Amino acid sequence: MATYVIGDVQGCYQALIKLINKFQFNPNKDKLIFCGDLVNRGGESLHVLRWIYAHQQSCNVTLGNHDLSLLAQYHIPRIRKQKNLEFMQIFTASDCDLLMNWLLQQKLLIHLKKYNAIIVHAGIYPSWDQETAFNEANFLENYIKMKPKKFFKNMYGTKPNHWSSQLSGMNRARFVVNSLTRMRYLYKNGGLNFKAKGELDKFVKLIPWFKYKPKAKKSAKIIFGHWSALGFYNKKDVICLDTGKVWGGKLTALKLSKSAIKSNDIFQV
Ligand SMILES: [Mn+2]
Repeated sequence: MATYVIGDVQGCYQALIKLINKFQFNPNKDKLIFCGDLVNRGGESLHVLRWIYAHQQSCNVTLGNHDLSLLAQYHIPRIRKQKNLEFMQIFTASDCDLLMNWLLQQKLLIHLKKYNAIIVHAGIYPSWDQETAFNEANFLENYIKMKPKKFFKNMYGTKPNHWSSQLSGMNRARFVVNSLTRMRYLYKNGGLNFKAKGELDKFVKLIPWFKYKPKAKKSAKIIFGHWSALGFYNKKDVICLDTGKVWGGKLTALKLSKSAIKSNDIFQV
């Protein structure tokens, strides 16, 4: 029995199947955890969703910004983009409601105690300790499920971009969703930046979220996606698995183990 974390699939269905065949995924024994951004741009988002739905007993998902964008367009039809054929194919599929209701139930953060690891799409805001991260992700998961229309109508926006434990309602939900699913760089004053997406050290005035100081203590390793320019990035307390398949790069899976990562724990197609 093994657990694999898979980076941003973004509708690359063929690559997903090749990848799981590479490590001989056994749905009766193994677990797959997706770091988010299952859909968009790769051309076969509907197939990806159907496959994970069909294997949901052995799959867990943390939602990414593209998955939330799909859900927003599902719940608020007037914002659907007709040009996005991949999303339109989902909205016109006979199993659309089934898939979208299932997707809405997925997590924003997964804590794997056995491996002392946290799986999240973009990252964890530096000043949050582990407990705050779990609480805020939980708050957001419940908010989205209870009030999907209200949430998706008001999800987009860059304010507030500073955290305060005093935030409430939609302001709190928007900060939490932006930090868990969109964050890459922070300004020196701790505000979230929403524009920069390039490689490290390219932006002198910005700091990657995982290098920002001071940061609250987190004992678990954070495994994330969302940052294809960063690529496979393996440091003491963070691992990025977005290796940009959809941009001509690779799709990566990491086999979790309790010890340090070895090269044969990494699978790529
Ligand atoms: Mn993303």
